[in-house]
Amino acid sequence: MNTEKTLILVKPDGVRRGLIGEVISRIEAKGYNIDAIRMLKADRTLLEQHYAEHIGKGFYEALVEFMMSGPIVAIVASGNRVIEGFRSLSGVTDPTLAAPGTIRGDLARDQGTKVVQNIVHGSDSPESAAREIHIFFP
Ligand code: DAT
Ligand code: MG
Repeated sequence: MNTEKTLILVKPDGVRRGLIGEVISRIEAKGYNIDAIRMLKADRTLLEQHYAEHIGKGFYEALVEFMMSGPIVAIVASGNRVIEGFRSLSGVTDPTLAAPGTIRGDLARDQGTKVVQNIVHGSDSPESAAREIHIFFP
């Protein structure tokens, strides 16, 4: 047993569209545990930490503005290989290319905006997960 944890976010587009329950259902249906949930409105300082790797990219400011545009839901989920597993449930970044059956593939599409809006975030490595969980659940 080497139970892993990941940080999942339901982004403002997901909350606005009433998809909190849908995302949680998919996490639970896959068999992962929900360890913590928190609804919040993220501020710039928090998002600068969370998206530090993207600072300086062309879409960064639009990303921060989008993530501040409404409440988000932060979730810690756990289970063996949950980091990889939730990325697989999410589908790839671009919702047009995300496979049907995935959260992004089923529930999101290209909105023509400067930043891609794709319903969820999931940590991409154990290091990112530890860092991101600490940001949202200090
Ligand atoms: P992911 O969320 O799949 O891990 P990421 O970490 O590379 O993707 O980027 C964070 C978010 O920023 C992503 O969910 C949507 C947006 N984004 C990424 N690349 C983008 C791009 N080239 N143009 C516009 N938005 C982008
Ligand atoms: Mg990422």
